[in-house]
Amino acid sequence: MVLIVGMMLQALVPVQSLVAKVSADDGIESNLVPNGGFEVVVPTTDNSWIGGMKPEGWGAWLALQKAEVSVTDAVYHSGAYSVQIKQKAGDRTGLSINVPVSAGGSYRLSAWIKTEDVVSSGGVFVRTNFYKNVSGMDGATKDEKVGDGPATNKMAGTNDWTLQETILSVPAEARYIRLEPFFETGQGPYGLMT
Ligand SMILES: [Ca+2]
Repeated sequence: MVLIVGMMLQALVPVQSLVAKVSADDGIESNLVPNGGFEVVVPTTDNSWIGGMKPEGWGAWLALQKAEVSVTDAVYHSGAYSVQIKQKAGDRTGLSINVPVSAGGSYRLSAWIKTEDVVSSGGVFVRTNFYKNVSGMDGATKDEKVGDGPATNKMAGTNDWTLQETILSVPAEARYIRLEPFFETGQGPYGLMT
């Protein structure tokens, strides 16, 4: 079981101001991730999402179509909602969102992640990819990837809310970062949240 709340991407300009803002994840003016705290929840007919509700703007990718991905208001780090992923052995599950960025810019990616009894060699983390074009954005009709970005530290086992961060340096030809909170091959049992 994995809960991810508060995906935040900030331009690294004045370092002093970032330090003061890094502890929150919702309603931050400098957060470039749309709906980064999963607080805007909308109805969906996409059956990748359990319960018919999803966080606006976010996609879900289920390798085996068996994981349970849902918005929950039962456990959250800030605001009122988080996203919960449950999966069984051998499955892989990810969320995704595309964020416009400035070519050549530097950004700090922050994510709050909580895990429960995760058994996974690949772990739970946020992976990033740089794109020149993303289908459906700014008139593009196909994805054109530039390269892989860094990933946050991989988590397994049981962890209370943990802030994971990494710095991204955008390649000169990239215009978007795709952020993918990812539950790599492994399992998380079905159980009660604490
Ligand atoms: Ca939230």
